[in-house]
Amino acid sequence: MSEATHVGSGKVRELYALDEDRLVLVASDRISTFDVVLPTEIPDKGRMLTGLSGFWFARTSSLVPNHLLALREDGRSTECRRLEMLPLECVVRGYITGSGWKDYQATGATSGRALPSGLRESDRLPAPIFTPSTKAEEGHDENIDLDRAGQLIGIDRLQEVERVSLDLYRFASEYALARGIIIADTKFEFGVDGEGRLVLADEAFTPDSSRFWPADEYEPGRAQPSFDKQFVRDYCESLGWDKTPPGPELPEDVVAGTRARYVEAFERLTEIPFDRYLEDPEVVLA
Ligand code: Q0Q
Repeated sequence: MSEATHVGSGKVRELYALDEDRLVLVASDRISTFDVVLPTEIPDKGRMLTGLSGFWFARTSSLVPNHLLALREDGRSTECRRLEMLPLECVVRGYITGSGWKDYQATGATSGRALPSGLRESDRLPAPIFTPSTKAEEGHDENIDLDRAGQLIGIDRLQEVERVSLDLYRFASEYALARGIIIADTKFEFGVDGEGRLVLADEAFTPDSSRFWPADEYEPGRAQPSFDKQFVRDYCESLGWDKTPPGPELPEDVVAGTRARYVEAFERLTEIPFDRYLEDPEVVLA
């Protein structure tokens, strides 16, 4: 990207600065599993996740402003407003799983929030909960309680972030469930603009920022299959891989099956054929 300066790398995304006020976020086709980026790419994964983010940004702007300025014609990069990012991962959980389940098993709570006794793994919670964590440079983010989060961003801002995060999750999880996808939990990143307004940034309700489960296979009491990453996980585990880098190359059938799952998630949620998105990415904003 000649006209921009590279300013950041994530596991599967790159960040460039166009100028003082604008960034470009580029989603690659890389896939990570068990926190390891695999050497084999999934064709168009970056485009499908970018399209999904754009779709959700367009439908939640009445709940909170977002950083999206434009979807670029390559379908995998977005032009965004540059913000002062809050130092918090804003996680909303509708179901008890992952690190929340581990916390609950150990303490009966997660992020300092006590939960009802007797919950089974993957149970739907009585109501979605806001469970912030710190942004870890390396390794896993650390779940923190609301007092600690308030120290990081201020009580008033935290109350605003919690309210907005829960509103966003309620909207998207209900919409997705009606189309056969459980969004079990999700992670938001927010920033603040020059006028001090809270702005939703990063990505929105993608299978990389959220746990997508197939609703027709949902069965509490065990870990759930991932809508998009289960083929990859099963293959990697079938090799006896020790889950340390470098991860294994993926065979063509696993690549094709995984790509198909991303297309299915994209088309179920947006109700737009993915080929139509490739022709004109801004179709998801209509
Ligand atoms: C910002 N990131 C994420 C990242 C490396 C993505 C900083 N609108 C913004 C955004 C956004 N989105 C950011 N900073 C200022 N304004 C996003 C974590 C990091 C590659 C891709 N980091």
